[in-house]
Amino acid sequence: MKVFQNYIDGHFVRGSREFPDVNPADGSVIGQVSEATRDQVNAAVDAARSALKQEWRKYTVPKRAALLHKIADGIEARFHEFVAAEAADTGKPESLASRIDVPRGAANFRAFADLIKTAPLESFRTELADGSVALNYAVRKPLGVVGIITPWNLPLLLLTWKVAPALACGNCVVAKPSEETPASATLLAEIMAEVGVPRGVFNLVHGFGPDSAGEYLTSHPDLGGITFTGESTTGAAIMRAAAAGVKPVSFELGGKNAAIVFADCDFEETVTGLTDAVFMNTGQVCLCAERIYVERPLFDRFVAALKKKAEELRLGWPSDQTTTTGPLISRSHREKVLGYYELARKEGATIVTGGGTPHFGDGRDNGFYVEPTILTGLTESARCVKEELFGPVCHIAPFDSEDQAIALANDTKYGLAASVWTNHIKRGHRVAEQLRAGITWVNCWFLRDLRTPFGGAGLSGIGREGGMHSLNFYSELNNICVKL
Ligand code: NAD
Ligand code: 6OH
Repeated sequence: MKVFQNYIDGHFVRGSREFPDVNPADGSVIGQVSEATRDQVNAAVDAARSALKQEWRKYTVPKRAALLHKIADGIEARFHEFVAAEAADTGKPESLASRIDVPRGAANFRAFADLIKTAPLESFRTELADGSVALNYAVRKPLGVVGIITPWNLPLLLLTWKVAPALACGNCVVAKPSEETPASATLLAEIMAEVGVPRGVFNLVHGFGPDSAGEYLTSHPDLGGITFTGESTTGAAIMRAAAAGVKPVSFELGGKNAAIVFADCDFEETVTGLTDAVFMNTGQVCLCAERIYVERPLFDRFVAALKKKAEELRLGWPSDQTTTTGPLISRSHREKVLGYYELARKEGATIVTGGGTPHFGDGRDNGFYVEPTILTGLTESARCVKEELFGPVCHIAPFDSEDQAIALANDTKYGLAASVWTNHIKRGHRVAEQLRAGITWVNCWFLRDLRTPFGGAGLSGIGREGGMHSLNFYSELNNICVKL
C-alpha cells in the first residue's frame, strides 16, 4: 500500500507512526500517511534555515523564476497523476480537478515567476529644508523559513498559492498539508526533487494539527512567518502559537458568503452562476455562497429554478465524467453537515430539496455523500444562517430594498466573499462597494485573476495574498535612506 512520506532536506523519510488516508467516495483506505515527529519537524526547519544560507542564496530572481516555471512544467507533465491523486483524496470529480485544481496548481508557479521579475521597488526622493536631498529605496528580502499550513478542500491549489510566492521571494518553506489530503503535496515534493530545487528549500511534513506536525511547526521559534488557510478557530490557535515569537501571519479563513439577486438580473446566468457558487466542490470552497438574498418579486421563481438545478446534479464516482458532485471530505464532516440539516429542521426551515443522504446501492453508500440541499424560511438569527456549514447547502431569503439586502448580507462576523447579480450597472458597483468582503463579484463567481488581492475581513482572515500582496507578505522590506 502507498505510504505518503515526509520530504525533509531533499529526502523522503518515514515518521514514527502512520495513519490511513481514506477515499471519501467509498470509505476505502488508499494509503498510509507517515506522521512527522517533533524531531522531524525541527529537522525540516533546520534544513530550510541552512538552505537559506547556502546554494539558495545564490539564486538570482531570474534563476528562481526559471525554477518556478520548471516546477509548473513538472506538474503539467504529471497532470493525470495529480488529477487522480486529488480525486482519490477528496472524492471530487476528476473533471473538476482537471479544470481547476491541477491547472491552477501549475499556474500559481507561473504567475509568481513572472510577477517577481517585474516587481518594482518603491523609491522616494526626500528634499530637506537645507537644500540637501536623501534618496529612499526599499529592497525586498526573504522572511526566512515560512511555515505553510493548508486545508483539504482545494489541496494543491491552496498549497501552491503559498509555496510559489514564498519561493519567488527567496524563502525556504516547510509545508504541512491537511491530514485528509496528503497525496498531491507528496507528488509536489517529487516534482521539487525532479526539477532540481536545492535540498532544504521545500520541505513537507505530514500530520494533524494539535499535538502533531501542525502545532510543532507553527510554534517553532525559527520561522520567519506563518501562512495558513483553514477554519477561523484554527487560525485563532495558530495566532496564539505565533504570538510568543511575534511572527508575521497571513490567514485565509472561513466565510458565510452572501449573494444578492436583484429582480433585474439576467435570470439564466444568475441561476447557473449560483448553482456553481452553492454546489461546486460539494459546497466545500471557502468562497461558496451559503446565503442567497433574492428580491421579492423574483423569489419564488428563483427558488424553483435553483431547486431544479440542485436536483439535476449528478452525485457520482470521481472518475465518471458525468459526475458533477462528489462526497464530503470525511465521515466526521458529513456528520457535521447532516447535523446542520437536522438543526435547520429544528430551527423551522422549509427543506426545498435534499436534507438527507443519497442511496446508491453500491460502494458509494460507504462514502460520505450528502444530498444537495436548499433551505428557506429561517430567521436571520438561526444558527444555520450564521455559521459556516461548508457543504452543498444554502438558505434563500427574500428582500424588499437595496439597503435591506446590503444590511442582510453584511450581518455576519465573516467577510470573505460576496456576489451581486443585476443588470443595473450603477447598482452593481454601488452595492459591491458597500459589502464587507475581501472579494465581491458582480454577475460572476470564483472568477479569479491571480494578480488581485485575496483575503477576508472579520473572522475571514488577516491580510491579503495574491499578486503583489503575496510578494509583500513573503518579503521583508528594508528601506534604505541615503543622504546625498
Ligand atoms: P482546518 O482549520 O481544520 O485545518 C486546516 C489545516 O490546519 C490542516 O492542515 C490542519 O491539520 C491544520 N491544523 C489544525 N489545527 C491546527 C493547530 N492547532 N496548529 C497548526 N495547524 C493546525 O480547516 P479544514 O477543515 O482543513 O478546511 C476547511 C476550512 O478552511 C473552512 O472553514 C474553510 O472556509 C476554510 N478555507 C478558507 C479559505 C480561504 O482562502 N479563506 C480557503 C479554503 C478553506
Ligand atoms: C477557498 O476554498 C478557495 C480559495 C480559492 C482561491 O484562493 C483562488 O484564488 O482560487
